[in-house]
Amino acid sequence: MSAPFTTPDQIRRLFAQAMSRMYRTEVPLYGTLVELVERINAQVLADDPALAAQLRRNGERERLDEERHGAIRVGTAEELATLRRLFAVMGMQPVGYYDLSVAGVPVHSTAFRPLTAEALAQNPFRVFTSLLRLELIDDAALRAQAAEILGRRRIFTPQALALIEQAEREGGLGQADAERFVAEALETFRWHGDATVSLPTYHALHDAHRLIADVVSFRGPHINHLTPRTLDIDAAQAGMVDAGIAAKAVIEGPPRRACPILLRQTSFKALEEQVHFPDGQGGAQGRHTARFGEIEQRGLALTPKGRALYDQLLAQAREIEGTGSTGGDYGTRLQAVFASFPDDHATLRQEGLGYYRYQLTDAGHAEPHRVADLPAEVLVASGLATADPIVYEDFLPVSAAGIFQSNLGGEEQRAYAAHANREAFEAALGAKVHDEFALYEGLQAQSLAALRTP
Ligand code: OOG
Ligand code: NI
Repeated sequence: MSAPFTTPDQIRRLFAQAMSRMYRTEVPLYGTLVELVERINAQVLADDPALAAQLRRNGERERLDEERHGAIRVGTAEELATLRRLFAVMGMQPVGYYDLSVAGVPVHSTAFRPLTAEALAQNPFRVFTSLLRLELIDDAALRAQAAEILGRRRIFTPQALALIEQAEREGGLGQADAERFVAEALETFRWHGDATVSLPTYHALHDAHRLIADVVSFRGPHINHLTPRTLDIDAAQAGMVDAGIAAKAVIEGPPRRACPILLRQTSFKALEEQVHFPDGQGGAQGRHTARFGEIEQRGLALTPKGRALYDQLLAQAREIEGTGSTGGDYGTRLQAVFASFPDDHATLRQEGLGYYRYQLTDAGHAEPHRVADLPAEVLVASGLATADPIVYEDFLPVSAAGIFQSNLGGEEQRAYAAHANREAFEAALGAKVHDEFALYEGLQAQSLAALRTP
């Protein structure tokens, strides 16, 4: 008789915890961020009992202390497709397509994450995963050399590959195999202080784009940051500055609001690290910047209508005086422009700008007949139901580009003529990416249906 299966949710939790432990030893400043965020979250929850109750109602309170996202960058279609299978063992599916070439970063990306409300509440670990677009390297010889180097490396251990196949074949992993799987999977994301290319090759790749050197020169796709979720990112940003951490100048995303929307993010600059470059003799010492720390605050998931308004206002704030997100008064400009985005939940709901989760209150449960007949908005207005924001679980391309830029360690700006190529990305992935809006719509619809079947 074979051992009972663990669930994908349990494996994901083990993996997220193991990644967090590993990154803490690799980048101790990440541990400092985690502690800062824990302090701030405890304070916010103590000061705001209504928010604490809302998080509890929506399964967000338990997950908060463990909530992280990470990011990696891979070089080939085969690497990406195998990652998809590896993440699937942990219940993580590709959601969304992000084209970063428009922002001068030669990658396109997706986020692997759990899909259902239950799985997200168990552990929402997400990994922002980028695929290098070698076709954006102009120099044909360098492009061929990079492809050849990437074609030689093996980023998964044989045991990890065997366990992925076993999980696919048997429909899951037993406890002992799940633990082995997590240990083997971790190997793919570990940092390697020794490069696989010589220093001159590294420089040539680096001159094409820093990111190309980061992807091509190493044995694997080292995790480049892990991000805890805070309930007050302005306090976290101030806390970083107070602690003498080299924080990014501006917080990416929307401004501070009464009703937080989407995602706000800030980071500390990537560390400069010693790397050993082989040359067939003693090798050479060099330096590389790759790994950093980030903090995020998550808010309401927006509908396509809300998202279009967000994109329009963000573009407007960045275009004023043509200064992008630079300039000391960016925060003020952003606040001013976003004054036209409604900032109370009743209006956001009525204008169809965001997704909400409806649940009966005790009063609602006591009156099933009234509940059956009344529209959801009336139930909320009469205290028979609550409507809580469905949290945004995804990423924002303009913000991601800002995070990439501030962590490439350098001022360089590139422009690529290329445009989004979702078909090529999905062909490399070996699957279609899920549509984030459909997922939020489904969560909202599910909660509305449950109101009528108490
Ligand atoms: C990913 C940067 C994007 C985010 O949170 O938007 C990102 C990377 O640097 O590889 O992590
Ligand atoms: Ni990130």
